[in-house]
Amino acid sequence: MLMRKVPGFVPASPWGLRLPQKFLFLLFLSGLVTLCFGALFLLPHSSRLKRLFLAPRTQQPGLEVVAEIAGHAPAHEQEPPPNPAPAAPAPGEDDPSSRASPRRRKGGLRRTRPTGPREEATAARGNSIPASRPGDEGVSFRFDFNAFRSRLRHPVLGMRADESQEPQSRVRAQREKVKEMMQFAWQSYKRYAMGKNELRPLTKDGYEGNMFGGLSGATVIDSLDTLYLMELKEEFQEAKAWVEENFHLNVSGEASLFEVNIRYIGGLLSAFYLTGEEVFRIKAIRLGEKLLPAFNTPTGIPKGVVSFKSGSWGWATAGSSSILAEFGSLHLEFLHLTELSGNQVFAEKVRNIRKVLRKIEKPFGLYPNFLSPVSGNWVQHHVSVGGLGDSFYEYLIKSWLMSGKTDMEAKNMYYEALEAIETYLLNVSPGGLTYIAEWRGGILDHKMGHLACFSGGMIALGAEDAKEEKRVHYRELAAQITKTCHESYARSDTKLGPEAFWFNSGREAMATQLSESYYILRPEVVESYMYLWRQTHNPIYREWGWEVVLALEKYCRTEAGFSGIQDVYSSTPSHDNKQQSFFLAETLKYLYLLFSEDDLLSLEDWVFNTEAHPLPVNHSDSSGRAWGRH
Ligand code: DMJ
Repeated sequence: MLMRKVPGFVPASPWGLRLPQKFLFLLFLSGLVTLCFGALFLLPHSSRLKRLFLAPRTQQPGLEVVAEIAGHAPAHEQEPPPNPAPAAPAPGEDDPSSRASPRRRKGGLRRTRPTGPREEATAARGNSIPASRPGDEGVSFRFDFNAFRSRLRHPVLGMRADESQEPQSRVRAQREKVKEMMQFAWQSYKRYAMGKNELRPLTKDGYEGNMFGGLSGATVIDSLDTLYLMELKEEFQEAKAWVEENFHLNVSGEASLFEVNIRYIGGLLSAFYLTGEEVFRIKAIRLGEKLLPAFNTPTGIPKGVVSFKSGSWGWATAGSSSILAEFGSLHLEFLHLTELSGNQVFAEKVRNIRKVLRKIEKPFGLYPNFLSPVSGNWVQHHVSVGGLGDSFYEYLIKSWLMSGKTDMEAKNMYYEALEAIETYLLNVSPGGLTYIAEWRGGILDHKMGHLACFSGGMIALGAEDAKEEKRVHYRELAAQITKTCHESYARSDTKLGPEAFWFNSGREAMATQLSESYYILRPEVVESYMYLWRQTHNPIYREWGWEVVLALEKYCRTEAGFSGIQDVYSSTPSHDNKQQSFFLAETLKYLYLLFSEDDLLSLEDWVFNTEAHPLPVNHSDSSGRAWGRH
């Protein structure tokens, strides 16, 4: 509209004010603006407003770690998310569609009061923070748990119909016995060592060890999924409450990348996939971020030891070479960290390891156990399917399976490696026992470690996807190796196997010195029984598994938990005073599965990481997050 001048009227200002009034008004206005603007930065909960004015941070997981170590909760963790987490099944409940949140269920989840850093308090609340908020990487990401559960081919805990040839009552009683052992192991730990990494059953206390960089509760986290699948509901809730209230990540020690990954990350990931409880997902991601500095090497091959200390280079002292089994056993967990966080950084780290390994020249197609993370060259030509090498091979075949059989690279690497192992390491003893020897620059050590006994199960698992003409052969090979490992148990006084056994001079499948005669509650032999049982349903594997149960009860059970023994060839062995966390994660879990139906954690839906934590097979071809590029 056009303004006309009215004769005789002189406006003092556009708002009808005179000049001095206008000046005063402007002065007041500018004071007010300055005050308000300043207040945005002074108010305690101003983070949201700050973001209106400040440039958003870019995605840098390392910074989250620094904030955490420094005792700061990242800004995004200070506010509750708008939506609740997806409904979480309680142990024993499989049908995601009929599931109500345990928090709302009568007698269900105890509501616990988070007492740790705010990072963890918020973690327990849910995951639906809008993804666009800076600093929320991984946590704000929404994982569709119900969609994931609907893609599983079997109910997680199976149909509970016993279809085996065994008389039901016997198998059920055996299963119940293993469950009772788990309950006893857990309760002993809880009573004497709750929150420590492991229980010392003779001295009735706990110990932390030096592998976990100050993290605590390895037994709690290693036990979660075993308690869940055995439907030990009360115990599961105790473990979960401890994670919510007491599992803090603001530690600053030096940790084994491998051990933290397979036990803590693996345990948390499984607990999440089984229950949908956000606390597990968020802690897994946050802990995964703390491991990332380990990859700051010229090749991207991580060193074995990572420093959690703020500002450190990431990897610590410890030797100049990295160990094949350690850097080669990250793939499964790291892909799931990407799947659950939307953050590609985890998948990129392990894809790079794969790339280095694929390109490097392999002597006779074999993978030596030590690699320089600086030069990317092998350091020694020592090859083993036992300690130092073992789970690298396991993760190749399991990567193939976990990818929904799309990761061709892993498949090819696995079968090529197995061919080389067969050609150069496999032997049959004069007594007819098949074993995998160790290779030192072309010279064989005719021994097998207890650790190498997982290979029977691995070869059985991989047999199905081998070339047609090799399948029967691999099934037979798996059975033969498992038989040899059983012999190492059967030839001892305790019916438990030694740490290492030799095939020399008439004494086969036995240790040759006291320093190799101990048994520390290891799982590898029963692990192979479980896979062989599932593949063949030959009752011998349940018989052999039951022998182990009886021996554990007789020689390893003490008043306050299970303990390893010093000498399997003594009928009155001394105890080593350690209830290893992998006894609850693996040995008891595999025994329980051995006496259960095949659809309890079906192998069509799950792969077990090397600490026996189940991780789901990718049945979806649409996500493109973790599985996209191979
Ligand atoms: C476990 O921590 C894992 O199975 C690992 O792969 C090897 N060692 C122990 C059990 O013996």
